[in-house]
Amino acid sequence: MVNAMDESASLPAFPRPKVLVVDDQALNIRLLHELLRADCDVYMATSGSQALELARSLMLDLILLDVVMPDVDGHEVCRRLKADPLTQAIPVIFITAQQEMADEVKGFELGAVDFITKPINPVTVKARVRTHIALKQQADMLKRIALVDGLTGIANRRRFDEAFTIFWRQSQRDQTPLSLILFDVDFFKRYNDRYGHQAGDQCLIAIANAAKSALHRPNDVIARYGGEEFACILPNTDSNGGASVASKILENICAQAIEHRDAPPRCIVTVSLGVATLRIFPEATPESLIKVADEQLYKAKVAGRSRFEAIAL
Ligand code: GH3
Ligand code: MG
Ligand code: MG
Repeated sequence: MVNAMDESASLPAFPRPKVLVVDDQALNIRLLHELLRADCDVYMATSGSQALELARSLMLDLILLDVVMPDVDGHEVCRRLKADPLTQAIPVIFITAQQEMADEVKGFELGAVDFITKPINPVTVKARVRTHIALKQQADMLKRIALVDGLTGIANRRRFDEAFTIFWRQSQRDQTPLSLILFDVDFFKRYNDRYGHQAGDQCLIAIANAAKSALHRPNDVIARYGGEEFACILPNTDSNGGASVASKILENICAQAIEHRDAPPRCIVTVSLGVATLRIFPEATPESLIKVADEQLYKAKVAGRSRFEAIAL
């Protein structure tokens, strides 16, 4: 698919779209594959259950779904796709030989975005596929922009708040520890004053990257919490783990040795960190864990900066 974004240097181009074609007749699949393969990566499923499996693993942009199939029919596949948070945002277009009004109504009620009737008209199919892929990719990009920090590319505060609530609940439910790290750049006002605001921004990018490489588990989240403050959520991580990540973040940032002549004695950019770990503590709230981590961060500042302080609740 040609998209206008390709011409813009400042915006990332959309990746090649992924479309799943689901039909129990191999001939129909082949037809659609021929039609779409120039513009999309086309995946194929010949049964409802196979379609559901692929949809969960492929990060699809669109599903073309036959209604009448022997095992799980198209309506049921659609119902299950829309009930699963992992697949509910994938647009579904029904492809059907039945031109019954009632079927269309049912399809839309189940969350389909469009209908194509067999025998298919190549021009119609291409146009509709193109439209729905464009809508899906724009929605994805908006979602991404809404949750990513524009300067550093890590999660923003909104994403942090969302993720923290989710991991907090999970830790309470599963009775697993949860660690939170807050950290703040040392003497950053002086850095801006001496090197300028643009250099300050570059410094924040370098700090975000250095800190990010200290996190290794797929569920760990690093976010820009405020101007020069960052936060890490470490699910299923006890106080030893929290301390070891904090120490690694500090080490990675120091290893960059970014000159900061007004931060004696080492004259490099450093951070101070506060770690709070939640074990089992019925009275704790998400806010209280943040407050405690912030208190630890303050302690680290008072104790001389470029260090971390940790506590377990
Ligand atoms: P401390 O070691 O106690 O943290 O001292 P500090 O100077 O880092 O703390 P303070 O809170 O006094 O100053 C924070 C500075 O961070 C002030 C502000 O100009 C700078 N800052 C905040 N956000 C940004 C940003 O997005 N870009 C740049 N360049 N600077 C920022
Ligand atoms: Mg600060
Ligand atoms: Mg600071």
